[in-house]
Amino acid sequence: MLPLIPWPTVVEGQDAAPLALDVAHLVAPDAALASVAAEQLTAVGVRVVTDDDATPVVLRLDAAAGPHGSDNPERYTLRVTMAGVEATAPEPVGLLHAVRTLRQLVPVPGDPGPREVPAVVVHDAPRYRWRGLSFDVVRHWFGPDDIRAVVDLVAAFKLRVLHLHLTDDQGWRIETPSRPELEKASDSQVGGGTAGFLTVDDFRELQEYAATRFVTIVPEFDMPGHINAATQVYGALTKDGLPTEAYEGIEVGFSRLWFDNPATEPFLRDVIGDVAGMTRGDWVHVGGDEVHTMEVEEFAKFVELAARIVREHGKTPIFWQEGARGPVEPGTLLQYWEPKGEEFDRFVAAAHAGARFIMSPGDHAYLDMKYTPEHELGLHWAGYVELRDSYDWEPTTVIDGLPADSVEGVEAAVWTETLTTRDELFSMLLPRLGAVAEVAWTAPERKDWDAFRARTAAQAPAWRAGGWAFHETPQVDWPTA
Ligand code: TNX
Repeated sequence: MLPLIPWPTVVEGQDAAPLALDVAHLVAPDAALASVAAEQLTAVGVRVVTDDDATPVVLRLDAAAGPHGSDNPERYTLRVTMAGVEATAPEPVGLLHAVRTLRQLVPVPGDPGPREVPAVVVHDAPRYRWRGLSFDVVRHWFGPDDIRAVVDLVAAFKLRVLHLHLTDDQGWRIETPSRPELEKASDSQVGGGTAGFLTVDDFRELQEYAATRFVTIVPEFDMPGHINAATQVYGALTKDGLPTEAYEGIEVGFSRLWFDNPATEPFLRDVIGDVAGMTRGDWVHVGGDEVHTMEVEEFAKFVELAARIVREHGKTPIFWQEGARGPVEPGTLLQYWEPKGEEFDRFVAAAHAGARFIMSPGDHAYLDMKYTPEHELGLHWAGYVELRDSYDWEPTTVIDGLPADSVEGVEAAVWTETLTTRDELFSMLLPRLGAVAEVAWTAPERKDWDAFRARTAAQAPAWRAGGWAFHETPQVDWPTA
């Protein structure tokens, strides 16, 4: 059993001597990749040197890499022999995937047993290209350091997307240059206390940090509901022209914009324009969820306008699944989250109109759900999500009748109504994020719950060494610390 998550496409165990990897001479096609690769190896106690006599760890671009016949741009091959390590891939992202696989094979210092990497050949490529985590930094404020730690976590499981939920009723968490007054709505959060926001520079630096790890940050401005932070600053956006109060509760669905209000379209144009301009990636998420007090005709006008503005800025719009109630253009991404059977026909129609689906089913992929009724942290509107629930599900069958090729990928989500510290956050993400990552990466016929449990247990020493809090669910036989 190799302690790998997500499980690769092809693993050829070699009946050969293992590699003692204490000191590595790393060779990479460029300096940026060399530096993140070195960081990965150093984290598991490998000394990285420039000395030619050290064990070679060679990363090399090579189009012939990967599973036989695969043309997946993220594919890679990793070869470990007693002489050293060779990783090949057609693109740098595949080389970093190979290094992450290697990292999971190196025992962490303090792990009992030999500091050896088994001889192995791995040929690998992901099932879906959209593999992500959605992270709410509004309900409780999590700043740049925490967000960087979350980038490291998602990247460890070879995820490519960190979706940041940046605005909601409780706060506006990013500097928005054309609307500087929004900063007034940055100091509130659930339950009070001091909160904050990302400056334009913070956001740029975070994207740079993520990009060197091949993670794209996808910003979300939630509208036309979940908008109290904005109506608290701009009374002109409300029906009676009066600003709303700051909100520190956890109810949803009460706030809204008004389509026919003359202040509305300029507001949308300013804030979407700002965030699109600040974003390196191809996507801007414009929310659309839970607008409980608006008729569908007006809601559809918002969907049309928000999508149009996003496209005018050269980005692709993403909406929560409610976006299917509006006009949907080919290529628009819809993020499924709530099992609402009566809307399945609408989703299928949207797929036939060219929409693509990101699967975040609440009962499997919402990592803010409690593990069990006794669990202290978390909510439970979508049920209890134990590790096995986050593992045992199939993205192509969650929406009855949806064509399988309309599934763009899989995203876990963590909302922070009840989460206030990094440890609390990580204890909800680990170990379940690994399960969702495997759903996104590994073909269903190669998934195996019992093997996954064992591989999860084998990651614990590395999580402990890295200071990553995790929940010791009884579904796994954890090694003693
Ligand atoms: C539903 S998911 C919401 C969020 C809450 C979350 C809590 C979604 C699109 N809307 O506003 O934070 O449930 O689990």
